Amino acid sequence: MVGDRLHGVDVDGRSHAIRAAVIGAGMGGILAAIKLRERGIACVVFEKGDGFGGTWRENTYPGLACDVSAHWYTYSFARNPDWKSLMADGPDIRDYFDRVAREYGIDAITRFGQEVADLRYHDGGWILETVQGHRERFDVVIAATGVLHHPNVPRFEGMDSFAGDLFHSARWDHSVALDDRRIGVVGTGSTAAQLTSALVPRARRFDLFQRTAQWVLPRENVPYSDDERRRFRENPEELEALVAELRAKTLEGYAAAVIDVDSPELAAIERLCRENLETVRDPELRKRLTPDYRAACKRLVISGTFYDAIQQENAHLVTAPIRRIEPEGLRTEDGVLHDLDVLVLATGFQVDRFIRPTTVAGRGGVSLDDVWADGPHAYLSVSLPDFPNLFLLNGPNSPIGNFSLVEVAQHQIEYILKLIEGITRGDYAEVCVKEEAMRRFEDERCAAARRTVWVTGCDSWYLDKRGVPASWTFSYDRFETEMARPRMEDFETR
Ligand code: N01
Repeated sequence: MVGDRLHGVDVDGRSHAIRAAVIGAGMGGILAAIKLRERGIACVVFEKGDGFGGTWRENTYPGLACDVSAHWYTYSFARNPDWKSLMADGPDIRDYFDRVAREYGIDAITRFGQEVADLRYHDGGWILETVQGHRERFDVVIAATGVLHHPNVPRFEGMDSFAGDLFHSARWDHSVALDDRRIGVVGTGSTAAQLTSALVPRARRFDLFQRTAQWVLPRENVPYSDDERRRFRENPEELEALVAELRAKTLEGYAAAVIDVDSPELAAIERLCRENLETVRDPELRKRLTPDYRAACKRLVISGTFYDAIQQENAHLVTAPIRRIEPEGLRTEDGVLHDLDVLVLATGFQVDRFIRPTTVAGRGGVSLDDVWADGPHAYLSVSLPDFPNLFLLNGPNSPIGNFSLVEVAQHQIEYILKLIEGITRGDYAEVCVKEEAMRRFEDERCAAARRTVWVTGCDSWYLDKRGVPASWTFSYDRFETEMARPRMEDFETR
């Protein structure tokens, strides 16, 4: 009987006590827990690490910052009048998420050091097991496990022979000295650009190993004055007006540009990037820094300091391909050995590993690994057929790029809560998207991808192994409209 599945409460139109598990205590997991509790739903957060913050806990590299404006990259219900500047530093962002989590009592319901190993749908509920041996049943699971989570570590020949210190940017070794040393960074994404700006002033010699040049959109990180911060504290409407302005600027420009390669917005972004590139004085260096694909095809690097840093005397842009790593340093295909004390791999993340390595078995034992054999997908990024009452936050094909993922997650959690409320109201005990709706959505998403800038001839982490962008390929307006309320005809309920 259905009532058994809901801890002995019948589906009878009365309110039903259910319990939810949230996986991950980063920005999305904290949000999910706050919102579930607001609706009176008991929940437990499982976090494999030892603290809150997700990506902001794991990434601690010098220069770490968020290139989305800080006031927009903030929960709408917990604004922070005290952000120091337009874009915030990583440690301040981590402190913010930690503070909000504690203020909302999420620390009391979070089990740190518990890594979810297995999720199994059985008899109308999810059996969750952790690597550490904990086993518990939940009615609902929200996976907030993050997108940029598993470091991509290329296997260069001779890597183990390096006599210096070598690590990935997301696994920073703070015991390693940086000042006055010879530092190499592999990669030219957003991480490498921030590292370059932070490390060039400290290194004796800095080598940036570039495989592909990046478009760089300039943005000055303007500090907020004490007076502005006081006004934001005393006058929340002024702060909301600022958030609205920052948000509108990005959405009007970037959101329109990425889904229409002929848009004036993309042309404007390209113009700004080209003008920025013109600030590089040496024509030879400028040429080597010039991408051969359209701006925003890869994620735009946003930096007001990168070009200045790479033009410093101790900084060297290396464009010869990497041959191998040797005890003394890195040898490129032109035969040159670049002597190094420290080598950082700013080589990005394996983005197709959503939730995994957790094994997930849905209704009838359907394995998520099998369902996602060709790459992760989910209806509107939140639900999957055969995986009832399992919801994803910032899941596959969410809006990504230069958006506020905080706002994206807030839209998604409200949508997910509407589905969960059907359970607590007693309308149904299980809900997941219908197979047909999943397929229709995915077909439409892939068709829309053809007009996006992400398929205009560059390689990037946005593209899945079929070459289809693993992101939201429609307008941001459509995302907001879709998230306003679930179309229940697309869902199967029992
Ligand atoms: O990683 P990336 P990232 N040999 O995948 C190169 C977010 N983020 O950590 O372009 C040589 O973008 C690779 O070269 P190529 C943001 O969403 C946000 O920088 O593939 N090079 C590329 O240059 C961002 O997009 C902030 O030819 C190799 C680089 O490594 C995402 O994180 C800050 C290589 C990887 O670039 C990932 O950024 C930082 C190899 N074998 C990051 N393998 C904010 O401010 C890879 N590369 C919000």
